[in-house]
Amino acid sequence: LVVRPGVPQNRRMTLPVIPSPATATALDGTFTLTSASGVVHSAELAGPVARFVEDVRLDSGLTLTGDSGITVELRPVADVPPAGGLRADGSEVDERHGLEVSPTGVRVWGATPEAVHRGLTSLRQLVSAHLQDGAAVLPAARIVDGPRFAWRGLSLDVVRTFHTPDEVRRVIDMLALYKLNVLHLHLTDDQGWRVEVPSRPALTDVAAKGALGDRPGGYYSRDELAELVAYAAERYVTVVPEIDIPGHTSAVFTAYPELAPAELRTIELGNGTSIPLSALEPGRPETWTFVDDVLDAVIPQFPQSAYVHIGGDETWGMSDEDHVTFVEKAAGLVRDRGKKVVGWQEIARATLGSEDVVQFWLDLDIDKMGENPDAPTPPEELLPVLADALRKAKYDAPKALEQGAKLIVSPVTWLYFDRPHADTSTDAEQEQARVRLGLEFYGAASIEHGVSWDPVDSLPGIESADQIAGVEAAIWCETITGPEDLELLLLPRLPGAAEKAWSHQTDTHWPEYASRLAQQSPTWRNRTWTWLHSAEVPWT
Ligand code: TNX
Repeated sequence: LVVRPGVPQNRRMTLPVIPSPATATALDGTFTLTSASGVVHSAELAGPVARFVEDVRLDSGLTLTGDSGITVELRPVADVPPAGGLRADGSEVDERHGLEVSPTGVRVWGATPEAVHRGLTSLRQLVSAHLQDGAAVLPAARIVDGPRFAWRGLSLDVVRTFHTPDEVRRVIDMLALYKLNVLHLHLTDDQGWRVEVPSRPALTDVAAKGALGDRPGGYYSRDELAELVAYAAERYVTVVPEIDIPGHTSAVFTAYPELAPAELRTIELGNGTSIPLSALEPGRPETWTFVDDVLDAVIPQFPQSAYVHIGGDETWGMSDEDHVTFVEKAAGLVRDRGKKVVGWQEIARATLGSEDVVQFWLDLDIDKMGENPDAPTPPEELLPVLADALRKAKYDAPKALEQGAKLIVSPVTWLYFDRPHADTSTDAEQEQARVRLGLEFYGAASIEHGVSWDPVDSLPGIESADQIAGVEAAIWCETITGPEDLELLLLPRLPGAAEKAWSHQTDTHWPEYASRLAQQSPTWRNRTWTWLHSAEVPWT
């Protein structure tokens, strides 16, 4: 599907914008933005405009000090299809927008402040790409654009490695630049716990001290989380919390051993790496007092999110029956609190409602392993456990869809950023980091690979875009020791995920995409973001 309504063939153009707009029409002439330029706007648009001015300064050094040149306004856009899928904030906000550069000035419009913000985000990218001697010489053009999917996100593991609030803000900045609108925070896991629950102080006094190996632990205080959530909201990013239960709960058991199954009461923090055998037991009343306490404390800390992610993944130490019982009860507790449920694909084995969202990740076919060169290759000794898990996983997406639930598309093959980079870096120091980053197990993936698929066509069980809530990349931090490692795996992959989540143009052509990607580097340099200097991309 290629949506370029109404653009005559000879007027279609490629602009250095990621994700690629639904339509871009070339007009005649240029318009130059200088430090004497500024934005004409009404009071309702003050927020997005202030954000834009500040972002342009940080991206490119251009400080817009004047009051004309760019005009923004609230005006609906209908000539691209509305977004499919679901929004994490539970609203129906329309993000479609227009942007026109003409020889007399720049106009940006959309039905909502968020739509205008998205249009201004394209303008930010155009400014960075067309900077000459401190001014932006913009080619005249008209963009009409809107997202293909409403939920476009990144799942960030803050447990295996604790990322400071400052680092998380840098990640939010990256999401916003590429029109991604969800930060899914994976706040709990075997190695640690990262959120305050006042009625359960040992979660922060004990469990939060852990991380993978001897990495420093930590947690986000209520104030720090409030700041992060507000920082994201200013950039139209919704933070969705994940409390991963009933598996991946070793850290909980170090804090509250009485919640652990008998054989796990002496579990140690921080050592767990890959196979989680710990799980909360659904048959014990104290399990549910704990879950109640956690939900009561966590939900109010994420006011923008209409969803709570309950994990539900990899409960390999528990019976299938207990898993289902657990998921159904936990989902009910989330719904009782007025929130909607999202969980990893394994929750589809339980009875779900049509408002629930299932995050599909296991796209590996055990019977075809070894045949697909793009598919990860697991180590021999893990094969029996994985074989069992994957055999069951095959039915998850169909089961979710039969129950009327929608899927978030996060397949390991295409969207796990903790796959090693196959592209080499032109920077010798980066090469040393590159070869130790990512789970070897998954096999390396190139930047080109990251845009060589389609969320509807590439997934078993998905027949139409209506079945998809959205697209979410995931970064797990087993191999990531700090901010530089994190950024080196996020960039330059993240814009590719955004391209798949936002763009209606599904047939990504690598050389064309690579040239747009290359033009992002001046912004990244100004932002001091680390990115893989892939030899395959003609960086500017
Ligand atoms: C699977 S994806 C996990 C995580 C690991 C990740 C490594 C998922 C729901 N669970 O616990 O960190 O693989 O890629």
